Amino acid sequence: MSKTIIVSNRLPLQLSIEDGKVSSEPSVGGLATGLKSVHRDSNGLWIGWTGLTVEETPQELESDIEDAVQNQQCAAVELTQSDMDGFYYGFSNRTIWPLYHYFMEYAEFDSENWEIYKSVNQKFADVVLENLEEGDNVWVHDYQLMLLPQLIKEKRPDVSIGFFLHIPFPSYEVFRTLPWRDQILKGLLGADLLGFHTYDYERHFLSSVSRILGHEVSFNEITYKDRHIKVDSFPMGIDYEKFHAFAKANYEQTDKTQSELQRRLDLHATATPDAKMILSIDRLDYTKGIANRLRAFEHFLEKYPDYTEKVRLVMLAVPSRSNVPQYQVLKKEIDELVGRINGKFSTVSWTPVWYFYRSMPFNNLIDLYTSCDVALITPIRDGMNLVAKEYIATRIDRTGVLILSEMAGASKEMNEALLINPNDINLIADTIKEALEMPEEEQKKRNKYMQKRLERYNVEKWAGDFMTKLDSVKSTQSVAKATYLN
Ligand code: ADQ
Repeated sequence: MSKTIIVSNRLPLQLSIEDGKVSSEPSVGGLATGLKSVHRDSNGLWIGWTGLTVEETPQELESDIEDAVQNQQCAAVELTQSDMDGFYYGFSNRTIWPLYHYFMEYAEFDSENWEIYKSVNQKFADVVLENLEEGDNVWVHDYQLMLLPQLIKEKRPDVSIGFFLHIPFPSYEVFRTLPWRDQILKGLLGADLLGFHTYDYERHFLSSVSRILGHEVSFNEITYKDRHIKVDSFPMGIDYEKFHAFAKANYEQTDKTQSELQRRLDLHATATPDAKMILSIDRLDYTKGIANRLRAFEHFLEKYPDYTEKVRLVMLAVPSRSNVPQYQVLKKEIDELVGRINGKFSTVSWTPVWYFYRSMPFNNLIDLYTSCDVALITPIRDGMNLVAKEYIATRIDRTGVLILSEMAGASKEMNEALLINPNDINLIADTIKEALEMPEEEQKKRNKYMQKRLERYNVEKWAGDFMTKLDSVKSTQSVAKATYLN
């Protein structure tokens, strides 16, 4: 029976070692949920890194770890610390991540990291090739593995390969600055179907292929050697049911079962009944526009002093890539901005910014989504942004206002949100006021449309659409091959 092999940098599992025993839990992230049907139902296999480097893996537990991974229908790619430094922290996060998000000044062009990126992609390819059987499909995910499609295709031209990019693909003028632009494009063109979150990213990719490699490109097809490669947009959805159901339970919950965070949030609401809460949630990343957001909130408090003691920004920043220097600088900048705003505007009974720098369990995330009147999501660039979608999915009574950056892929599907340019501090300040004063009827009308769309185009539909398209590419190719042979 043929199967689908999913490949991503990280496996969808959490490994833990306690008292010399290994256990593994499936992870609950959006990608893992979306691909569950592809992974489990089709007897699939997921290939990736476990999260433990070779150096961190106790020798006596190696075979237990392998069993734990196999039990989750997964296979591990073994990576050393120096692989991780060059491939993940190096090329992926210091070259590709900033460049693809238009932070060109942050992009480092280091040929040693590039060599490690190539060799790690080869390590992934080796594990895929070991596990491939006739008729299998392969679905590769994201910017860490852009050479993998070609590495597989060279050895196994019979296999259908899909690739999905979770971050933006930049315009040709930006992409062309990459010294290894030809190799990256050729690597990607090993795929038979390439998927992007939005039509703009797809267009940028096609333009780079045509201008850098000179291949023939039509509306959404590339002719490369004797192959016809399809390119399309597949905006990623969320597990709408899960977020909605948890929020509903939370909405109907009695005091006894409330979390500590929820109690605090409720206390705040009771003590200051006419006060509102604005929420922001992201990984602490320079692409997410966190500093701009704080400056805009500061400007809002200056420009509209009537809101003193009447509004609070609840800001959750999840630690991320903290050994990359720009992330350390950003952390310091955010700490200072929060300190400055709180120092400047606080009163004895009010702190304008509540700042959490940590990861939170899922139920607390729901507490935040359901308790805040406004979500303020202002990335400078973002492939999609799932937080915007999750906020809307949790609004059980349909109140709540989403302020969303037009630079997030999600803005293309969420027209009813208040869309802003994240660099326009004055506009964001005015939009915060507009959001806080929006009549409930209008909030409900806007959210109704967005909820319906999110419910329909959920993450399973996203994965299903991609796989259906990959199957159709496969059958077109086999018809073409049969015709040619006749
Ligand atoms: P990210 O940049 O990580 O993803 P995002 O799309 O917002 O950004 O996804 C973050 C996810 O993490 C959300 O599902 C959210 O619920 C979860 N999360 C946030 N804070 C958390 C916390 N404290 N605890 C637990 N979970 C938390 C990349 C791209 C995006 C693209 C996605 C998917 O950068 O543009 O939308 O992949 O393709």
